[in-house]
Amino acid sequence: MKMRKFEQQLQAYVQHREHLIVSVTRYQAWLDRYELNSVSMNESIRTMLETLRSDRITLAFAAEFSRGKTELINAMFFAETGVRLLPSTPGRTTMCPTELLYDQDGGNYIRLLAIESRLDKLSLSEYKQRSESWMQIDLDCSSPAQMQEAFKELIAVKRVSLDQAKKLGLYHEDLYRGQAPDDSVEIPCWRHAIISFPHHLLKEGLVILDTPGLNALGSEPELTLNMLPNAQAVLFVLAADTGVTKSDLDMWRNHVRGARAKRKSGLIVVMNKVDTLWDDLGSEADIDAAIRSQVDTTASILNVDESVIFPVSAKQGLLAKVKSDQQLLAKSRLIGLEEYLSTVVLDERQQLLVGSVVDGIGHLVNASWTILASEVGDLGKQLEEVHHLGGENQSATVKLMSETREEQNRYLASVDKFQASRRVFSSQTARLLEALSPQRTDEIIQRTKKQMTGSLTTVGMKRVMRSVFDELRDVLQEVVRSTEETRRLVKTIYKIFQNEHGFKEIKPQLFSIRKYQLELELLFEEGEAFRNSASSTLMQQNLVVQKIYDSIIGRARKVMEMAHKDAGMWRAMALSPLLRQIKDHKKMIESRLESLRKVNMSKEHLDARIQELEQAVAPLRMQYDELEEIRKAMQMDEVASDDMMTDMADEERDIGLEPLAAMNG
Ligand SMILES: Nc1nc2c(ncn2[C@@H]2O[C@H](COP(=O)(O)OP(=O)(O)OP(=O)(O)O)[C@@H](O)[C@H]2O)c(=O)[nH]1
Ligand SMILES: [Mg+2]
Repeated sequence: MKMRKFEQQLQAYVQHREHLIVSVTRYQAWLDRYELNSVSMNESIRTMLETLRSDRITLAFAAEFSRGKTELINAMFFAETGVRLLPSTPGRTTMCPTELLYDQDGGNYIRLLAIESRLDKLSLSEYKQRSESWMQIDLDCSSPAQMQEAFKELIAVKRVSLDQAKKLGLYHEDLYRGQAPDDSVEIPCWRHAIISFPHHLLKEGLVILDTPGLNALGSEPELTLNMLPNAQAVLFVLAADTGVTKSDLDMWRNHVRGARAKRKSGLIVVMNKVDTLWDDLGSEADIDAAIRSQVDTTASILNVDESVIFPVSAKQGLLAKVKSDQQLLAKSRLIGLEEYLSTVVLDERQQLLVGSVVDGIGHLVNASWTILASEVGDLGKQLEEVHHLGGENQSATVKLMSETREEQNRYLASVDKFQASRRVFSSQTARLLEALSPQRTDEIIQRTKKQMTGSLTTVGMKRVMRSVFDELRDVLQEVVRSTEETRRLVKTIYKIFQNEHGFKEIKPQLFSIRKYQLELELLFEEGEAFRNSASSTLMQQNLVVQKIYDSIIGRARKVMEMAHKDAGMWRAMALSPLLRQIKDHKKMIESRLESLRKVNMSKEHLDARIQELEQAVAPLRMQYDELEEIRKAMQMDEVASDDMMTDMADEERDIGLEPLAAMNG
């Protein structure tokens, strides 16, 4: 019952996400209704909806063995079952990384992937796509006892020969603390487990990742390279009775902190088992002081802020919840951690979600909105003008007419220049797309790998990784200059029409290589950090090293693919809002000339024209109001998008306007 807070917050978050999905869908319907969409706009919206719909909140628990990760999960999320749902015992317990989630299509199960799958080329995420490769046990959700029994598979081990363990990359000298193992060693039966059942939090999209201590992070690269970095929060668990040991620190430095290099927030340190400090100390104040001093020490050793360290007792918290003992629950301090997760972590996630909508389709919505606003404004102005001219003499109208014709000519000349710049844009971006093409990336990867075949040593593979990254870096660097040029071209084209023909300002969608360069660097660093940390552990083994590099290179390939896809979208859409404004403006000038002609003809013609214009305004206003509502629902104004940020940075660099002609040359 004390989970209310997190539960409520999660529900609010889910509602908010639904709300965003509805508003994006409404925007799409709005575009359809007024025939304002295009293939690339639909693609952007589709991607956006997919992102929103597949959104999950993952909380990952990482630590050395026996720190109480599993007990903490039981206490925080599953106390209401009244039992210790996931197995947690002294010593090494959880044997394989376990994901708890709700799979709408799959129902209630525990799926287990055999440890031998490590010998295969397939990655964990590829295995996840093949349910037939997993052993499945169905769960009876009405019986916590049956579930508890089924979950015992999570701790299953078996004996295999030393050779086999080595082959699997699971033999590790430290495990045997100097003693030579027998001919056979104990290894986990399973490589990974996925548990699905309709728990209310899981149904809302919460995913909990429990990891085994003891090198699991080191021997399963996808955990450190993929799952921890992508989790909304990582809870690193320490135990108050042991303090920060050397192996805690190794894990923290090598796997946890590195995995969160990209995202500093959402890294939480839990100092578990504070109940071990309860017994010996008399007063509450003494206990408090002892806990505070532990927190202080931990903060300085790990180099984190005290505010992200949570001293708790998972065991007593679970007990308190099961027995509804409020006093004990307060003493376990679990609530503080839960509140932090619900406010800070979920709030941040909500901000990120809105931010992603703004980044993903903000420019589209804003462009639609600006264009409509100016259409409504232009018509209004025209109406006013026509009313006003009704009382004027003919010569004034004639003068206005000739002025408008002149403006029309000037405008047409600008449109000609626009067409020329558009051709430049088109050929510049074609070159950009070619440079970033997946074929080119693959060619680099294949060629480098081939050069290195035969040297499947750790060093050899490291060289492969370095060369691949060097070449990919070069590709990106090569297009930086041309991309900047093209960005300037786009902005200049927009500005020309804003300055010379009074177009309402639309911030054009811009594309920058920096984002992908940064991604690539972080990825490279991750790989290096992983390799360094691996030197003393299982990682010496080629099989695992090769997997790491395959996984890192695979992700680098994805970064390049994303750059290519984004550049393609940019090419398709960067000039579309302006194109629409240009057409609108042309129509507007023609309509004005038409109005002026009518003014000159007769009072009846003039009245008919006024009526025509009035009739045209009403549906536009309606369109505008609808869009305004959608825009508000998306909270467009509340978050500054990345695009706008890069745009601002660019603005500072720009020195005035370059004439279109110069850009054409
Ligand atoms: N005193 C005390 N013991 C705890 C607490 N939390 C967990 N334990 C005990 O510590 C032992 C290990 O707990 P687990 O939850 O299995 O630890 P783990 O981090 O999941 O360990 P692995 O699965 O082996 O990685 C168990 O015997 C728990 O009962 C706590 O808050 N206080
Ligand atoms: Mg465990």
